[in-house]
Amino acid sequence: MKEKLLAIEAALDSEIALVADNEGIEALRVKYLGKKGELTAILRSMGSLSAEERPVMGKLVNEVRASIEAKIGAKKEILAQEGLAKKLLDEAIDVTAPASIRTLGSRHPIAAVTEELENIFIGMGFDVADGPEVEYDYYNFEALNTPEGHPARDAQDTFYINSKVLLRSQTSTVQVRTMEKQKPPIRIISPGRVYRSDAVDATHSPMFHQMEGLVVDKGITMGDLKGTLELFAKTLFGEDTRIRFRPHHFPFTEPSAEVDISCFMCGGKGCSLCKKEGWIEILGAGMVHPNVLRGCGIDPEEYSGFAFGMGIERIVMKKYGITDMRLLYENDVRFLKQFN
Ligand code: 2U9
Repeated sequence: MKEKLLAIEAALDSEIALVADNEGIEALRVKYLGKKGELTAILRSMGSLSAEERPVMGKLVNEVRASIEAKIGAKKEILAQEGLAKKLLDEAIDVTAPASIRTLGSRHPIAAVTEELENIFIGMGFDVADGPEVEYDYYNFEALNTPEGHPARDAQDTFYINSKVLLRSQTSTVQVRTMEKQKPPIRIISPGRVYRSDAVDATHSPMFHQMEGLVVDKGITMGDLKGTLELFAKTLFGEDTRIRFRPHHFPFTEPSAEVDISCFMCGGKGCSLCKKEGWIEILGAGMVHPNVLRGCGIDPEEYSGFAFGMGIERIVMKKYGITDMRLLYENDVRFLKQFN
């Protein structure tokens, strides 16, 4: 019986060396220590031993059992260690591998300049007003002293949704809506998208951005308009900037003017940016037409106002020396990242 026990342990030794996973070691445990295992069979057969032999063999069986349990336990421990080492190797992160870089976008120059313009006027006490891009023709034309039959109403100039609804061609619509709701004093700017039926080229787009301004109060004069625009131009283009007014016509202002700034590249001497003129046209402006005030329920005998308007793309292009407007709408990051 003793030889049989030692043979069992020797058999375990050779089998355990071949085990490579947890299932294998569990199978050995059942085979050697389980209820139907070889040791249990020997224990059962001990009844046939003499009273002297029984405790001796009992002790030996227990020793062999403890030894087998220890060997199986040790093997389990080794397998766990190997499993962990393999997992660490499989899931290793190569910290020297090149990272997948997520590039950060930049602000679009139109958005950046719009914000810059807004901040200048906010600093002068203006509020920023917003309104719909799909408008009634009333707000786009009628209320702006542009009655039916006026050339500016031509379907060639504007996109009509139907005979009464269109895509706004100027943000003056927002000013009219504000005047209807709010009594003077009014000091607002209205930045936003506008639409005109223009073919695309280097300086035209059927959609572009405008910023208009409106001030209505008692005793507002053309002097207030000039002072406001001069401060605006100096803040945006530098302290040495001068402005000049040239007579013009807009249906919604009287008198009206086109406004130039002295060239910020050459200081007025003449260069490629100002096309040798020394001046750059950036604005239109004027005193709000009495018909416009009256139409919005404001008495032109009591109140007066000035208004101005500018194309944001034009300012962006002059500021950054961009000669083709289409670059602003193509969303090519190689172009856009220059303005970071
Ligand atoms: C109200 C009354 C009058 C807004 C004005 C201009 C002159 C002007 C153009 C500049 C370039 C548009 O983007 S552009 O094509 N705008 O020249 N806009 S006065 O006059 C107003 C606005 C609101 C109630």
